[in-house]
Amino acid sequence: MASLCEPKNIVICDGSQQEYDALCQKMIASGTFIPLKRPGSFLCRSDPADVARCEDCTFICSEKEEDAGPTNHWQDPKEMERRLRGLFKGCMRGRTLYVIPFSMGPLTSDISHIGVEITDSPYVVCNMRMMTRMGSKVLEQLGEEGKFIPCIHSVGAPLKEGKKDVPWPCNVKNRAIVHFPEKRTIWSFGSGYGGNALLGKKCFALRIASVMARDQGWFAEHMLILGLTNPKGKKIYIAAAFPSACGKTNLAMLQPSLPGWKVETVGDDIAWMRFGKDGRLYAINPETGMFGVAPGTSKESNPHAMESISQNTIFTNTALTDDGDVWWEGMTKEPPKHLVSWLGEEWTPASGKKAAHPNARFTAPISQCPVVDPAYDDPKGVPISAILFGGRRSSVMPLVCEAFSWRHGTFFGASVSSETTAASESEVGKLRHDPFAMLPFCGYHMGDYFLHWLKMGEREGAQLPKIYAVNWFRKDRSGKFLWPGFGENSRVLKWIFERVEGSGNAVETPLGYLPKSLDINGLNISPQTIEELFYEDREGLRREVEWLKEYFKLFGKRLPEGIRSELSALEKRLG
Ligand code: GTP
Ligand code: SPV
Ligand code: MN
Repeated sequence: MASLCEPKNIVICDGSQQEYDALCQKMIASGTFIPLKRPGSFLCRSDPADVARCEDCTFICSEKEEDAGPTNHWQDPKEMERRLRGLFKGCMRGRTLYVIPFSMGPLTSDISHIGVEITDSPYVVCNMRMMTRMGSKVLEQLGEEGKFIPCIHSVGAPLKEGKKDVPWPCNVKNRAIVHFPEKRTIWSFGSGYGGNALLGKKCFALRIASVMARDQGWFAEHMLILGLTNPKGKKIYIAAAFPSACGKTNLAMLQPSLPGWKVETVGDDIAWMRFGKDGRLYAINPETGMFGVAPGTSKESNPHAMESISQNTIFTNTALTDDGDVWWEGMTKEPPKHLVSWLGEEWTPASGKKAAHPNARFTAPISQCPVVDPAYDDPKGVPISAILFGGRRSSVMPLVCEAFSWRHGTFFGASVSSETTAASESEVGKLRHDPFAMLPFCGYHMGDYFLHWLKMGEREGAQLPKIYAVNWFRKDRSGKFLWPGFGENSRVLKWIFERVEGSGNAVETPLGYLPKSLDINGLNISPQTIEELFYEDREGLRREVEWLKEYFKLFGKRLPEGIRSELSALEKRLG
């Protein structure tokens, strides 16, 4: 790679605090990092054209096109390799090539896997140090013969001798985030942002790992993992898949409004799950940090997130206050009178523009979360009792609904749709299908992925989690959210807990089991609003079925019979 990329020098990262601090100093000097008033924290402004995952430049280059499936961008692997070799030729001139050995999951866990990312971005190195277990200990574990996933990243902006660098080098025009599922390698060019550049995250832990999981009989999912304890001290673990910027980080560390209940965080974005010898499904969080959405995060909505980011945090694309702190939309009711926006421009409330980018993010160690679960680092993982699927649905979908069976729950996953968010560069607010919240992250044919889920449920002796669909985002006629969300979501978690325990009441509906009653003690909500949250919109549901039928046609013969028959069963129940 060195002879291809021609870097000025090479650094093998040891993962130490000194190394991290030195890189931060270097980035302050180059204008990439602005030190903040918060201890150990920095603000970074990206290039305004490189602000989120880019789905149109993300490719799955399987040997055969049909194996990437209809939901992925495919290109011939040989042609792509040729293109990449061209792009990477000399791409690191004038820059340092960093070698980042990292482990996804605890080093001693048999669910974990190792990767090595090569990058020319010190920003990536610092983020990877928070997001993964990184450095010398990983190299030791690898030894001479150890297996790892090669991940190659460049911002694609060679630096001429004597020329001053820009704060956020990138090469937007030539961006390509490329996965070779058979070779299990990742090449990413041109972007420095998030999932495009921190290759352990979406590229490895989801796109490549989903292929490994299919082959080896486990799950790599876009899911948070939380521990839920009732007032009597009984604890269960829950995993939940919501599309990007649809509430995983917030649910993972929620402060329950219900007295006596407790939520603890194992993970906020990705879950790797395997059956244990006892037949239960065990989950680990392969990451060690959070790359979380800043806008909307406040002391009221998510006090635990606010505490997690009180120090040692990298903020990307938030606004800067006059006293050297960060701000974003939704952080306080009243915006400050003056800010410097994410674009580096003077900002006042009269500007009529957003001060922070809608996909502004914080990178913080999960160990700083005040409610981090004691088992978050446990190599065995935690046993999962319930799996939730959800999305942003302004109508039709109820607040919560329980599946009749694993197969029905798999159908819930397959039928997730959600309004798009600023986490990806495409249009925002457009309702689209996003099966299992994995549309941008499944490394193979989505129809085969459905089949994998169905097959895993047939495993002998499996003690399968119950499956739920949830929707915090239903709106009234005036466009206001019906449900207060955040800490109040504990009321839904309570019902799920009781169902798992066998004590919760439910009514059967065409869609699945709905709560007979929800605990709304102490919540200021009208009975009509509750009714609307659960309103069975038959017309809407019939339209939903038609829309799904159309969508599933995409998968042709690779749509599993189990999904097809669940859809017809729903259609029949709707009458
Ligand atoms: P990714 O990191 O992109 O995968 O996102 P995520 O699924 O972790 O989403 P996150 O929890 O960061 O939430 C994204 C946005 O949704 C934030 O602006 C939140 O304030 C908002 N949000 C989260 N939970 C709720 C909720 O229960 N109700 C409402 N109305 N908004 C919510
Ligand atoms: C997402 O988009 O789902 C994220 C952010 O979690 S990124 O790391 O950029 O993929
Ligand atoms: Mn995510």
